[in-house]
Amino acid sequence: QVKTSVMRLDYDILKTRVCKRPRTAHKGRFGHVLIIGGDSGMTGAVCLAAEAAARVGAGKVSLATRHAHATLLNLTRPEIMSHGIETIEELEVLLTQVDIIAIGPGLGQSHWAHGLLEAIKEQQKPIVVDADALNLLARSPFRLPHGVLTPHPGEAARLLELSTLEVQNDRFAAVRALQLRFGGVCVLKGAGTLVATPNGQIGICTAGNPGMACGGMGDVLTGVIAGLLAQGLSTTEAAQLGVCIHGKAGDKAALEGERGLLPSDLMPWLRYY
Ligand code: NPW
Ligand code: AMP
Ligand code: MG
Repeated sequence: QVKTSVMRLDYDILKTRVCKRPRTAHKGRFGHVLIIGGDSGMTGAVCLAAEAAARVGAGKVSLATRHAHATLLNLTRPEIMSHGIETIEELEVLLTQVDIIAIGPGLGQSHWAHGLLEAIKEQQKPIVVDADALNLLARSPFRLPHGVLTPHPGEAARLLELSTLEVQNDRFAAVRALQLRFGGVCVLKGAGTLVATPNGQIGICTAGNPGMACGGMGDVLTGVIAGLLAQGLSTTEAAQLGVCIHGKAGDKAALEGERGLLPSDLMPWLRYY
């Protein structure tokens, strides 16, 4: 039985985990992230996650999405390599080329989505699991020892078979229960984001603001954590620093007003850490 302790996440210490770049640095040293998702109507979600991964410093970022969306995304964000994936075989080729996987933003819950989640189940690489990948996980649970799970309270409720109200009434118990059930690192999003780690600690991040309550904001966090993992941080470090960078970027962007804040407004601030 691991004893639970609670601590405030210390941004100044956490950010020292990302090394200063040597003069001879090249992109191969900062990891290759693959973001999987973006079903019909939700291409924006993978686009936001991919851009965020690149903005925190990943060496390369690729996307696996619907064939019909790949060309559009290549034009929208030319830095990102977008691949149309319809079969598991196509995904498996990509998986051999990347270091970090993030699955879920805009993934939907179709047969296509289910197949992609099944394909990454046995991967030993660090993996961020968010959004619809969490909804699929709630339907067919499996453990993710190399994972960072990033549910909002609604997704956490589905994973724990509780109501959203029950999760919110005891957020500490909920995030601990998620970590015990799924392994890896679990983030419970919302005002006062919590990060539960396998050593029994729960970290609290107080950065962030109500302006961040808008669609796409969590997709940015997924990319931030994946981009930090790509630079060699552990799942614990990437989740803890990631929620701080995301919240602080939200606070910087909100200086111009909370209402109407957009997830893409965070992008320029993700570089300042
Ligand atoms: P309630 O109503 O309180 O019971 P869903 P989604 C709860 C993609 N997106 N505190 C709340 O439940 C995502 O990536 C694409 C308390 C709420 O009604 C996903 O793949 C975008 N409760 C997919 O859409 C931009 C909270 O959860 C319910 C809470 C569906 O994801 C948008 C909603 O959650 C979106 O990101 C909180 N802080 N936060 C794009 N541009 O392409 C949430 N809840 O039903 O899981 O839907 O989060 O929109
Ligand atoms: P999602 O619901 O997946 O789009 O994620 C929303 C993101 O915005 C999470 O990182 C939340 O922690 C953050 N967020 C939403 N509302 C607030 C709030 N009132 N205060 C602080 N952060 C918030
Ligand atoms: Mg989300």
